[in-house]
Amino acid sequence: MSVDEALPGFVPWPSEFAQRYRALGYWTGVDLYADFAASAARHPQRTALVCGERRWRYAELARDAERVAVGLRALGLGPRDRVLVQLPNVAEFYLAVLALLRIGALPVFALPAHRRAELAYFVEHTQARAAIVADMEAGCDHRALLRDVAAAQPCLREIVVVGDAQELRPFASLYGDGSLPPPPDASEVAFLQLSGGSTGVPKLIPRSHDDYLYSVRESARICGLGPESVYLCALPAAHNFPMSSPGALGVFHAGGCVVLARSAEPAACFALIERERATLTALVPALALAWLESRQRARYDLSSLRVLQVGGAHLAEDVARRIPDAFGCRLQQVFGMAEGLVNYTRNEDAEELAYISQGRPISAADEIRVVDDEDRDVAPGEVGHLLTRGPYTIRGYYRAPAHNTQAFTADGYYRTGDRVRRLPGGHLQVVGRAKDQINRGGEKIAAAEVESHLLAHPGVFDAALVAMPDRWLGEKACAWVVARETAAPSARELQRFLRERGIAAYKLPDRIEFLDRLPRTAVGKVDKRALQARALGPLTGTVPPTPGASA
Ligand code: OOB
Repeated sequence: MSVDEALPGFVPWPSEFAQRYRALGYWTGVDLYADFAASAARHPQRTALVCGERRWRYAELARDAERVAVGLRALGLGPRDRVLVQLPNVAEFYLAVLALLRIGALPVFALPAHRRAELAYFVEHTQARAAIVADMEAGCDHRALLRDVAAAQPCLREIVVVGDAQELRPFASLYGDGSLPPPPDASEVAFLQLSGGSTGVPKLIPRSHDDYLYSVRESARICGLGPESVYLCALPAAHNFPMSSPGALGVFHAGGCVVLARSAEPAACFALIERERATLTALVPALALAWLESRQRARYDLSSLRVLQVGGAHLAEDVARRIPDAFGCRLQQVFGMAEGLVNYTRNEDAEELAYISQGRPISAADEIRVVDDEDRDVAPGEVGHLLTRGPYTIRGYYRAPAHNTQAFTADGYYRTGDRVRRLPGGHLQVVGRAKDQINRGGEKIAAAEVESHLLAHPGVFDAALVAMPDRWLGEKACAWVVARETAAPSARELQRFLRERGIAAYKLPDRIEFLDRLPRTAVGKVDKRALQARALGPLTGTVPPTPGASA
């Protein structure tokens, strides 16, 4: 693929890197659907997917995905068309994604928690032609949301609904019979994934078939997956961790079985582990803690579980040490990012490393630098900023040229925003973060994004969002607000305002505090460290608990 053939807004790897990754056998030229189809052909009779009482064998899942692909083609969708996918953990998520991959259309992954503001932005920024959503989920009518979005975004011509579609297009009507076009080229972008972000608007991550399949294949190998593996998908299926680390795609690659949990609530998941004899699952630390604390654990037979993966946010060492005994399985820490790089603690590692480190990179070709504020390498074992490039780490965000000059070095390293220490064997310890983000139980909140919503209120003169420690979630968000004297809003009013702007509930500040002015550093930037320190002290407590907050 030459650069001018690529999806506009996609920054490809320089050709000498692409050639090297191909020569080394990392990029195989196989597209993601073809990899799934090959696995289906190897294991036609094995169970591939369980969703409630519904079950698919591999042959059935491949057949249904291809029938949905025919239906999507009949809607006029084809190569490089963007399609917003916002679904809870239901089988139709994988059917939709496999079908879109098959026809070369690009899923744009939204999380179930996203609301009008986020969805409208994704549709507008990607010029999505279609959306595939649930009818109702967690009390939210996604049909109504998408109708609103479509009214403002004429590019969005098709709304496909899983469940009661009302006047919109039922997902069930997509199943068709007919021929399919040739598969996409594996060097092309396969989908757009969401970044945790640290900027005013979310950034989208273009992942190619070649690069993503490499990470999926290697993840499946590192995690020892095979046809006997049974993966409980408890995190939102669209997130990179349960999708590919090794996640559902890794399990499909290996011929194993994916069991969907509608929520990560402990008792429901324990019941599924027992019923389906799950061998592996993945959690964020906040959920691992909730699972540890659940008294329900004793009532279920969890003996099938071999590995519990924890990642997405900092896992406290003492919590890590409790996991093997509590669940009768190994702990595997996973430090990854939707931009690419994923680190795993390995089965063959000294046991201690699973408690004190966040693992080492997937690939020998993952280039890791740990640098100071001037991009100079720090001494071995010192803490610094983590920079990385490699065969499955992007070279640029989608349609974000100005931001890319900051987010990547001139020679193509991605600035992760994480502060790490590298141990002698190459394992990384994540010790903090330099990016302006709150990691609320694994859900990432870009401070600037929420600040810009707060600043849109006529009574707000200045605002800064910072992290505050939380026993369960690790971090929560505290907003410091300077109100205009004439029209000072209350904290309650600001919460209502943010909700009306249509942002996901997890982004609503857990507290809002007022100040006369924000502290500034010598160079005039808001002093977020000072605000963080202040959030540790006694607060005026002017805010009601966050409604609809989820782990
Ligand atoms: C995963 O992906 P994202 O894109 O939601 O978030 C990435 C960021 C990292 O840059 C880091 O700040 C944080 O989340 N993070 C961790 C961590 N894993 C991710 N911080 C401390 N310890 C960890 N183990 O979160 C993600 C993607 C694939 C696999 C696993 C996690």
